[in-house]
Amino acid sequence: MPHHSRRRAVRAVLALLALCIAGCGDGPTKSPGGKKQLVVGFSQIGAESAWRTANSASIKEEAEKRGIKLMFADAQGKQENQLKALRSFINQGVDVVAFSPVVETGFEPVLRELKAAGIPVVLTDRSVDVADASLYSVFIGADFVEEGRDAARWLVKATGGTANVVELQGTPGSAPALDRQKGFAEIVKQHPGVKVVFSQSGDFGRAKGKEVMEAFLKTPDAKTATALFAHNDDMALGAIQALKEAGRRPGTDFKVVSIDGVRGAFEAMVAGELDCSVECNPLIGPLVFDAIEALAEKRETPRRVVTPAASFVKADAAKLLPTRRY
Ligand code: GYE
Repeated sequence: MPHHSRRRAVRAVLALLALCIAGCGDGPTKSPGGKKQLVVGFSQIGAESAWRTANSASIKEEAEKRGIKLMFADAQGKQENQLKALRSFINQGVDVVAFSPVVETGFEPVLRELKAAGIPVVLTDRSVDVADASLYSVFIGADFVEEGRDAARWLVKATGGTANVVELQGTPGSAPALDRQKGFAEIVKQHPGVKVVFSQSGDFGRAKGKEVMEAFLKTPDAKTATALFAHNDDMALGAIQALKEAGRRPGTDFKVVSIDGVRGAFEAMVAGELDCSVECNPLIGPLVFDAIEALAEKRETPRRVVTPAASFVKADAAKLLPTRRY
C-alpha cells in the first residue's frame, strides 16, 4: 500500500473509533438510538405536598424511560430560585425548558430571554399571567376553576345548602389558589345559606394548614363554623388534626372537602375524617414529554392540554384506595 493511502486508512479507522466513542458509549449527547440526546431543563416548585412529590417522580421517571437528559432544579418554593434555574438553563443551551411556575406573575422577562434564545417552553401544572401568549408553547395542567366549582357543588349538596365554611387557600398568587377560590366562590354565590366565614393561606402545606386552623379555632366564629374547604389535601389533613385536637369531629359534624386525591386523603376518608377529595392528577410526565419531544422535532403541539378530573367521596374510598397510584 502506498504511504499516503495507508495514512488515509489509519485516519479512517481513527475517525470510526471517535464516532464509536461518541455514539456507542454512554456519552451525554447521544441516545441509545444514535439520535442526538434531548436535553431538557425542568424547574420544579419544591416538595410542599404529596401531590408535588408524585409529580416530580412522574417527570423523572418519564425522562428516564425516554432516554432524555433531564436537568431537574428544585426551587424550594421560591420564585427567585426558579428565575435563577431558568437562566442557567439558557446558559447551558438546553433544547427545551419545562417548568411549574410557583406564582402567576413575574416571569415575563425570563420568558422573553428564553424566546430570544430560541428555547421552547412548556408550562406544566400551573400557568403564568403574561400579555404575550407566544412566550410559551403549551400549558399542560388541570382546570383549577372547575375543581373549585366541583368542591363547592359537593359541599352545597352534602350540607343541604347551609354551611359556614372555613377556606384554606394555597400559595398566594399561585394559579391553583386563585382559580380554586374563584370557582368555589362562583357556586357559593348562588346559595345564600353557604357562607365563607374565614379564608386564609396555608401555603399548600400540612403543617401550615394545621397552624392556620388552630388559630381560627381560637376565634369566636369557630363555634358556628361547620365545614372546611382546603385548596389541597395536605392542608386538609393538617386541619383535620387541629379539629380533632380541639374536640371537633371532622367528617361527622364538620364537613371536609379538599383537592388532589392523594393517598393520604383516601386514608382519611377511610377513617371517616375527610368527606370528599376532588382529583387533580400529578402523573403528567407522559403528557409533558409528548409535548417536549414534539417541540424538539418542530411538530405541531396544542396550546392547552387539560388533564382529566374526578371527585371521590368517603363512601367509595375503601374500595378505591388499593387502586390509587399516588
Ligand atoms: O394541588 C398542591 C400543590 O399546582 C396543582 O400544588 C398543583 C398544586 C396541588 O402543592 O397540592
